[in-house]
Amino acid sequence: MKLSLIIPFHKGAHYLEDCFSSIEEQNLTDYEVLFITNLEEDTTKIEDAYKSRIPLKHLEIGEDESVAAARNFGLQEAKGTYVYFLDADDYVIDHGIAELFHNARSKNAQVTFGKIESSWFKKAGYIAEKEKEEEIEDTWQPELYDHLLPGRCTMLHMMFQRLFLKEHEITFDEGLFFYSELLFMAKVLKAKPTYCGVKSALYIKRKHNDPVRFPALSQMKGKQKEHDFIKACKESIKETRRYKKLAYGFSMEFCDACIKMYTDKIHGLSNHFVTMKQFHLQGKMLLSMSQKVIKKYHGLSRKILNSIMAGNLKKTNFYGDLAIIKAKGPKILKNHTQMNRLIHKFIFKKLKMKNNWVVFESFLGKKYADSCKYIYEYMYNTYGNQYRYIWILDDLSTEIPGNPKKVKRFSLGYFYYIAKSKYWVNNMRQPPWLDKREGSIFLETWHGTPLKKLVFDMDDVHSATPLYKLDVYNQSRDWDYFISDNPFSSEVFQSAFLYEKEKLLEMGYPRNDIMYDPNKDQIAEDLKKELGIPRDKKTILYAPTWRDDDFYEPGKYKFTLELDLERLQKELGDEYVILLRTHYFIADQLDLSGMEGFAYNLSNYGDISELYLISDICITDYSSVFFDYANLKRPILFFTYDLESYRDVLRGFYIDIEKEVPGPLLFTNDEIIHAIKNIEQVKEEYSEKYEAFYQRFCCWDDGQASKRIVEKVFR
Ligand code: C2G
Repeated sequence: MKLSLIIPFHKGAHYLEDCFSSIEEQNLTDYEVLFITNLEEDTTKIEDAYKSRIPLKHLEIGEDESVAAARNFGLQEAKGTYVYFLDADDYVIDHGIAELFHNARSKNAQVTFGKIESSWFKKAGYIAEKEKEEEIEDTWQPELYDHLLPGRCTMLHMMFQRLFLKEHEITFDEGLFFYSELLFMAKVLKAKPTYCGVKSALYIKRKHNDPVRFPALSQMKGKQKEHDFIKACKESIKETRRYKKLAYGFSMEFCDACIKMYTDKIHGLSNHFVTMKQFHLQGKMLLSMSQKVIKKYHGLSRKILNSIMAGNLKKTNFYGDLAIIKAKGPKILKNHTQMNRLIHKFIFKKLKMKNNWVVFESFLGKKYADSCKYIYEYMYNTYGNQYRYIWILDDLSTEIPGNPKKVKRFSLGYFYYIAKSKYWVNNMRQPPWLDKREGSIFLETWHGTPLKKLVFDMDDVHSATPLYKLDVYNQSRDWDYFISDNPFSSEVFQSAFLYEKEKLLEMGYPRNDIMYDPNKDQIAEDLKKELGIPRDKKTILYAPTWRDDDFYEPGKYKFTLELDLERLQKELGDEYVILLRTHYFIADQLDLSGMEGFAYNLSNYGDISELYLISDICITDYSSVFFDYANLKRPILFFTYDLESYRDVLRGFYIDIEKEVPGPLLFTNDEIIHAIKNIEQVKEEYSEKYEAFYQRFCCWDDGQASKRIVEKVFR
């Protein structure tokens, strides 16, 4: 047997496809794949799929065994002349393993290693992202001793002569749950192996975008980790004591980690699960190492190390905080929001909370709209000044009945009212850095029945920050209530947000109350008049959503109007006018010159629910708009000209849009015009589907949602 690949597996079977397929791609012969699992998750399906394609050997260890134990088991079972370490959540690009193997043999090196990069994406995603990136010069040097650098101490993507490891009795310390690779590499380096680095052999270490359910060891936190780090460093320094360069490297790694611990957040200790005992252990450890290393550090870093050695936690934190202020202070002083955040944290949050103050925010302050608006209006009309109402808005001149207090998002006033108010009603997510005040109540109204996959139901995340899932998880832990509009949404919110069913308010959408208002025809008449829309014509509302991959910068999306307004005017202008309404993320302004009297741009109008009332037909695409509009039982057309790329590449859907929506999918302007001209026929054709859709998605809406919700949350 020439080669044994050792793969420990703990959790996350969805990662295995890329791992196994990259092994298959190597075209190796006479090798074995030792797949060592602790059986926490069932991997039969993927193992079965690969059994005949790669020489997979399934080995089992106990449920609580560490990765160190799994790798040792692999080493013990390995029959290959060479052994290679690969992780179950990682993959290799091109022929990375085969290249190492070839070099190991031709150069007769005891250790052969390649280059490691990291990525948040699957193999296909990594390759696609790479193609978009500009080429930068590759400065990687094939130097084994670089593996001492912090964060790089790993035996992954390394091919060892098995005899070398055996002769030097190099195994993993099973007493270490974390950081066993540090000590392993200390032993490897101490043995001064012959080595060879192969620049072109590339290994991808996957960063986990779901550290909630599938945390990588590097993403885990806790006392055990701090403990193991100290132990692994201590043992590594001991092990390499006689080799100054090595001991020095491990000592620096330890010092750097200590400093980082107190300088990455104000009051480092409380954020790092370090117990007093461990703090003292850190001190002891620093005292025991060569003081020449400590002398390499200057300024606040040195002061931090000295205070740890003196066992003075207060001083350590003080210098740590000072280092943060020194590094970030100038930036904070220049940035109003950052300053306000500090005032919020240290002053406003200490003021007395007001039990009858309610803050409302809709679409990040961009609009007075959505369920927040209807909850507010219900409260104001029912309870008047028993409550104090505060609206967060970008435009303070927005007209709101009842004259509530208006504050700009992220202004000092914003932080003041957020801190003082007991209630916060929001239809999107709050900023991830804004800690919720104890005793306050957060009502998440959300902003639509989901068609597009959300958060934990998404696989790779290309359209948001890589830690989107973790952010949303933390944010949604602060939501005391979360409104759901139908049983379907309840299911999705539980899986997409890992949200508890008990905390869902399964009461329908306040924003849909207006569609059951006995005066809705009068409201529509008045609004048409106010907006100057001709009353002798029928109206078509076109309300598309945004495209994840088409933006100027995050939060500012582009929109290209695919509707041919000139043709529409020519063909339909006698009978219809069209109301255009872009999504609130769209930064582009529609150019409707020459279309006066036919096309009306209502993108800046506050509330879309009111626009539904004045529309006879709705055209949308993948927007949750259609779930709400269906309450009116008026015809809906779907202009899905980019269906394939949107559904299959960008998002993925919860329902089968081709089968389950209450109207036709149309792909061209011809089809749109044809459908509108034959709208009675479309209605007829879709009447059954429409009814089924209505029963499934509009079943909780009856005009009373605001009342139900306010009574539950506020009374
Ligand atoms: N909206 C609007 N104008 C549009 C599109 C949407 O005013 N042209 C409003 C509607 O109230 C809609 C809401 O914004 O229900 C959400 O818009 P979507 O297009 O559905 O997209 P998104 O903001 O990504 O939210 O669970 C819902 C999803 O998260 C969708």
